[in-house]
Amino acid sequence: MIILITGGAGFIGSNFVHHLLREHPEDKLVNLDLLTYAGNLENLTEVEGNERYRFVQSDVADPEGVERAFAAAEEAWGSPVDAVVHFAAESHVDRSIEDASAFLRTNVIGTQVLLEAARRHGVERFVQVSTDEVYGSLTRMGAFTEESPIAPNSPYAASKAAADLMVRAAWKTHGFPALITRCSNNYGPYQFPEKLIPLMIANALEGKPLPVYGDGQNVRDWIHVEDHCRGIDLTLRRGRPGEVYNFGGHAERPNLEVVRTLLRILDRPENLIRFVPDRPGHDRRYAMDSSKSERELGWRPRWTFEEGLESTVNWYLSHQDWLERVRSGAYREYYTRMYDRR
Ligand code: NAD
Ligand code: TDX
Repeated sequence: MIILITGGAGFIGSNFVHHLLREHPEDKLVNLDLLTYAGNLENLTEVEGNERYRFVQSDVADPEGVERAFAAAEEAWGSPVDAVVHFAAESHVDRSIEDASAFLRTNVIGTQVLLEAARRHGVERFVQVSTDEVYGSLTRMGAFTEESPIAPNSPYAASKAAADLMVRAAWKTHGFPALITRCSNNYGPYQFPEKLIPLMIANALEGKPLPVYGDGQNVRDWIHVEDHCRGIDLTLRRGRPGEVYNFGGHAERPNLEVVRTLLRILDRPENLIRFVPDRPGHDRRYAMDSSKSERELGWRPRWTFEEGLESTVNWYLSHQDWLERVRSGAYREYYTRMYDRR
């Protein structure tokens, strides 16, 4: 299969590129990525020069750039793109609260531009990589199913929900073979240190305060990125067009517990924890019911949270130069602005 991946230089996308090249020796990949602050070709140094891989730097919301990515497959291997897996997005909730415009351009317009191009090129499978956040917030009980109402609360979640609805409309209106995956909070190698787990690891290593929003009792359902990548892969190969598939890690934890566990693994003191003002509109709890994916796709998470967290901490410990480079420059300005204000 020839697969066009968007956002393959980001956290989950780069893990997915490694997964596909490792698990499917017959597949070929084109990676379209704009290389925003979150896109890092250093995540992909191992695949440079691989004959089954091509990179195209482009904006997913730019129709000409998207055409270049489709053309790259023909040029490289003489065959058209068979499938699209769409990761490219602005992905950080706090940034969407500051300014949502890039979220609308990339997440909504970008998805529509990509859908139109994929339809024109007769793509046979289109996987939209979405999130549990489109379902909104839960209180103590229950878990989101694929039938749960769409009720996003942050500008990021609203932009992902809008994109999902365009994907749904492409299936309903044009019979375009699109599928949607919705996953809970990922963690693992190559995650940008603006997200909870790598931010806390990075700060703890530098002896800096660990900013916990509100009372620290917001609950997230953590999944190792490799389990997510297997879920997307199974959806691509076995999922039914027009369907939505949920993936969760069976690992609900309050944020404060996650932060304390990290400090224990790193052997750093709990007095590094700082409670800071809450995120506006902060969703209280996410939990995913993945039984449809387990039943239809034969998927199950393989990592336990404790093993996954330990292995992730070890990855960051052995990639401190990566972390240092990622944290320099533009990200430093954002960090100072965010946490000085709190
Ligand atoms: P990320 O921020 O690490 O990476 C996003 C990638 O998209 C980067 O490489 C960036 O350069 C690229 N990109 C951004 N704007 C672009 C544009 N206009 N054109 C082309 N490329 C562009 O994100 P992530 O955490 O890897 O998330 C990937 C996808 O998975 C997103 O769609 C996100 O909504 C979804 N998702 C993430 C999580 C999570 O916990 N991180 C959970 C569920 C779903
Ligand atoms: O400094 C922090 N302190 C803190 O308490 C940060 C960055 C976060 N938090 C809290 C907010 C959340 O309750 O930790 C939790 C996790 O926060 P994020 O890492 O920002 O993730 P979240 O907002 O839950 O969204 C993530 O999961 C769903 C991804 O960023 C999304 O892309 C994905 O769709």
